Amino acid sequence: MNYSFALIISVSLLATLIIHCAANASLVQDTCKKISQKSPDVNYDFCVAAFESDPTSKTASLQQLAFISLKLGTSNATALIPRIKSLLTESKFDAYAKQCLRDCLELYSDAIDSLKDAVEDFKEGDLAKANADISAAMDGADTCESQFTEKQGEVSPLTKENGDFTQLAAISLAFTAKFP
Ligand SMILES: *[C@@H]1O[C@H](CO)[C@@H](O)[C@H](O)[C@H]1NC(C)=O
Ligand SMILES: CC(=O)N[C@H]1CO[C@H](CO)[C@@H](O)[C@@H]1O
Repeated sequence: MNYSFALIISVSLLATLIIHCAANASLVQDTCKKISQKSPDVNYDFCVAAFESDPTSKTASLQQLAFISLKLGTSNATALIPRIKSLLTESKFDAYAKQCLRDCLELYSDAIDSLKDAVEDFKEGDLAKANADISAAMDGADTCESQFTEKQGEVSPLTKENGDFTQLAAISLAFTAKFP
């Protein structure tokens, strides 16, 4: 096989690959665009970056993206448990903040269960129940954040984490509508 022939083959293989991947990259982008337009909680770049953190998104169908988003939310909440436990050992927090942190721990444990339930709901095609379960998980993050603000002078040490989790859950929530 001569060199230029091999080159043409490689170039066309590469082109096919690029077109193929581009098609799926655009499913993530399209989906994130629609979700960020509909949901004020979701930032487009955050959405794309979140899906791209899971390599299986590249080849995923729309339905699979819903499951991937739930997986991202679950692993995010799971990683928060040891993070909150470690905050609880820090002496800089007063009794009120520690009680908030203990509540957050429980709220996130419940949120993990709710997202696991949502996976089953999607599998059963029960979008209304998926919506309720994901909303419950989001409410948990909201409660975790807002209780710190209920006492003057308190600063939530989990603002970014609560915000990230809320966005991931809001992405999952979008799949419970008859869209995308
Ligand atoms: C949660 O998800 C966000 C967005 O994907 C990421 O930036 C963050 O590091 C994750 N947090 C944890 C604790 O895994
Ligand atoms: C390369 C690849 O896996 N392509 C996937 C792109 O997304 C569609 C669904 O929209 C899948 O069916 C393809 O397998």
